[in-house]
Amino acid sequence: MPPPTRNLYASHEQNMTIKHEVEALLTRLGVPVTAYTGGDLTTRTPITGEIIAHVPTINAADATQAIAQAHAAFLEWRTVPAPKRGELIRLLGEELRAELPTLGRLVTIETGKILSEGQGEVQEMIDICTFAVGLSRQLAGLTVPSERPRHRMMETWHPLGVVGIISAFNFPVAVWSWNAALALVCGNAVVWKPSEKTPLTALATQAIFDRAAEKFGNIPKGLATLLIGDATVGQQLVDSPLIPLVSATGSTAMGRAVAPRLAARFARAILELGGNNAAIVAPTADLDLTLRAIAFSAMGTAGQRCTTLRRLIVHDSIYDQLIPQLKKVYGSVVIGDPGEPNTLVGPLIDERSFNVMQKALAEARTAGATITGGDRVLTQENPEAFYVRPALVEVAAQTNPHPELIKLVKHETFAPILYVLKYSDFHDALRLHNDVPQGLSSSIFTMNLREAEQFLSATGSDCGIANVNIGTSGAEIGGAFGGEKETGGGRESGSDAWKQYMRRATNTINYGTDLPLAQGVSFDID
Ligand code: UN1
Repeated sequence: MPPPTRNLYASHEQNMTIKHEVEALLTRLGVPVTAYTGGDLTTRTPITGEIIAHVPTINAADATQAIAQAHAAFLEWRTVPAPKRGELIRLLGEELRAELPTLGRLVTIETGKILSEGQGEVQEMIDICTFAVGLSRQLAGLTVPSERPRHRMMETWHPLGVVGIISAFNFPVAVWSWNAALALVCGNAVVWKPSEKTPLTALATQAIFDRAAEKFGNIPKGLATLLIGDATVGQQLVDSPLIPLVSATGSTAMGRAVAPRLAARFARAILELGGNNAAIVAPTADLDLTLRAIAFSAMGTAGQRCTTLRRLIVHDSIYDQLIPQLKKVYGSVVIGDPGEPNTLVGPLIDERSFNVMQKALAEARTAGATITGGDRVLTQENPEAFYVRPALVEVAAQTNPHPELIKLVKHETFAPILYVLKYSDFHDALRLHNDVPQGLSSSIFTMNLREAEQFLSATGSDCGIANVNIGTSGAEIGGAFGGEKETGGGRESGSDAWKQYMRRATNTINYGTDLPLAQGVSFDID
C-alpha cells in the first residue's frame, strides 16, 4: 500500500504533505499550534481522507462562560456609533482581501471544494463586509405621520444582543460572515459554533477577525467568539436566555430540533435548511447556456450546496436534444484533486455522505429509474477519500413513476444526484416544480416572456430564490438569501435582512402643550 503522501494531492505538491501545508497555512494566519493539535476532535481532509488535525473542543461550563462574556461585550459594543462599528468590518474585509488565497486554499483542503469555489467563498465574505460597511451608515427607521397635532412618530432600530451562529460544513466561513458582518454593524456580539467537520477554517477566520479587531483597537473582549464543540454546544446557544437570535444553517432535521426550542423561549430564529431546487427547461431555452448553467448548479461543489440543482424538468420537445448532451458532460467532467486547476468536481465530504448517495441511487434503481454515473472513482489513489461521478437519474423514462421514486425526488440527498423529469404542459411543470416540501432556489430557462414572468409571479415558483436563465446556485450577497417551507423561512445576507439583527422601537413624541389621544378617545380627569 502506498504511503499516504503518494496520492492525488502529492501529484501537485511534491515536497509537502497535506498536513504540512495545513500547518503552514494556519501558521501564516496566526492560528497557534495548540488550537489544532492534541485535541479530541479529529479533522480529516476529504481530498485524501487523511487526518490533518486534532482540535481541542470547549466544555459546557466554558461555553456558558463565553456566552456570558459575549453578552458583556454586547453591552459595551451597542454604545459604539454604528458607522464606527462599520470600521471594524471594513478592517475585517481588508484582512480577508489580503488572505483570500490562504483562506481559500484552506477551504479547499477542509471541504474539498475546488480552488476557484474555495476562493469564491472568501470573496463572498469580502463582499458582505463591503455591504455591511455601507449599511453601518444606513440603519435607518421610518418617520410616520401622526394623526395628532404637534406630534411626531418614528421608528428606531436598536442592537439586539448576542447572536448565535450555527454553520454547516459546505460553506464553512461565508455563512459566518453573512451573519457576523451584519450582526456586528448592528451593534450585536456573535458566538459561532461551526460544523465539527470544518474547525480549521473557523479557527483561521477567527484569527483573521482578531487581526482586524487588533487594528481597530479597544474592542470588548468576546465580541466575536468561536466555540468549537459537538451538538451540545449548539444546544447551549439554542437554550441560552442571553442569546435572543440564533441563525442556523444545516439540514431540515436540525431545524426541526432547533426551531421549537427557540420558539419555546420566544427567541428569534433565522433558519436556512434543506433545498430541493429545480429548473424548468422550456422549448425556447438557449440550450448551450442552459447546459452550462445546469453543469455548474448540479455538479459544482460536488452537489453539496443547499442551492444545488437537484431536479430538472424538461419540455418533451427538447428532451432528446438536451439529455444526451448533458450525459456527455456528466461523463467527461474532470473529477479529482480540487486543488488542481482543471478539476471541476472534488470529493464528497466523507464516507457517510457517499453511503447516503449510494443508498438513494440503489433505491432509485430498484424503483426502475435509469441512472447515468454515480459510481465511485479514484479509489486506487485515495482509498480513504470519496470521489464520485455525478449522477443523472431519469425519472422521465417511466410513464408512471414508482411511488418510491417520487418519494426520493421529493427528498434532499446532499450529493450530486440530478433527477430528470419531463413535461408537456407549462402548468404541469410549475405544479411539479412546487410539489416538494422544500422551497429554497429555482430557475427557468426560456426565451418566452410570458413563461418567465409567470415563473416569477405569485402563481409561479414558491421558492425564496427564483431565477431566469441562470442556475439555482451561486447567489450574490446583495439579495436576501433563504427559502420557504421546510427550508425554514430565514433570510440572510443582503436586502433588508439586517432588520432581523435589530429590535425596532416605535417612538411617538408630543411637542405641544395638549394631550390629544389617538382614535379621538377622550379621558378628561377634571
Ligand atoms: C449554502 O449552500 O449553504 O447561492 C449556501 C449559493 C451560495 C451560498 C450557498 N452563494 O450557492
